[in-house]
Amino acid sequence: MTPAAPSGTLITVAPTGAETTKQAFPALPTTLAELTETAIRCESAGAAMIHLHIRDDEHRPTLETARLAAAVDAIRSNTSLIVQLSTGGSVHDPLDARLTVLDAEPDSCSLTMGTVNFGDDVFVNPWPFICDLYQLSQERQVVPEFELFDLGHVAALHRLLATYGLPFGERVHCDLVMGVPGGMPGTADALVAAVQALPEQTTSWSATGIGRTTLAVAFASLAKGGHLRVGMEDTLNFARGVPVTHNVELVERAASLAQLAERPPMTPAAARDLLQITPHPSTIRP
Ligand code: KMH
Ligand code: ZN
Repeated sequence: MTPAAPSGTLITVAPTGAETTKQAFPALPTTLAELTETAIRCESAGAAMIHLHIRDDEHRPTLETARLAAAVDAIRSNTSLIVQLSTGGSVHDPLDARLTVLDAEPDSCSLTMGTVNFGDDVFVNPWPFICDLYQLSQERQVVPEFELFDLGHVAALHRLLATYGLPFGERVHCDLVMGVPGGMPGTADALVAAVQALPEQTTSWSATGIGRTTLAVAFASLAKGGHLRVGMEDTLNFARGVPVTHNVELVERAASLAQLAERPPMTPAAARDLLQITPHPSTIRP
């Protein structure tokens, strides 16, 4: 069973990721200043949540807690966006370092529901690690977003909820990550199969299509009652031969699609209500 079609669209921007190098793509936001500027513009264009990976001074992916905390703080101070930190990191990050991401006190964290081939690499998510991360998110009161790269990950989510119960906040929000070489394809057929298999506890879901699959997945997601994730983590070309020059281009396009579907972009406040994420105490002004 899947949730009833919502009246608005939650747009998540994933601006950076861990795979693309700054050298290959100078428009990729990797510094704190670039990330903050990106967040501000993407919020104005209709994003309500940001999925963050951060980089070090050499623009390499890092999970350093102080840097993660600084990024969370900068986005919170300058926008109302829900701040979701990636616990996936890069394919080279050790599992124990990925658990420390929650020390940076994000609103939300990604939680990938299984191992998947990832191009020539392997994105490793063994079951015991999934269980540890999930229980840590419950303890730390961080709302997880379940990342589903394959139908087997959907099955693993059934198992997780049956074993450990509902997440903090009691909302089950999933994100279908489609079109990764090694995962499920970025097609409408695959999306429908995955959505039909979601656990009945699911309260909302979004989808993102990697690379050229971005539009097919976005159209299918809106048609099926899903939300949208877009950004340069997933898509570097706006159209064939046209590189993205700023994440805001992808958010603006997602917002246009959402408007066309008569499900306009949700505000961060509406998205917080959907996901049961209260504003962080540091952002509440007297
Ligand atoms: N960078 C990928 C290996 C997540 O953010 O949780 C994993 C990823 C998923 O991006
Ligand atoms: Zn990510």
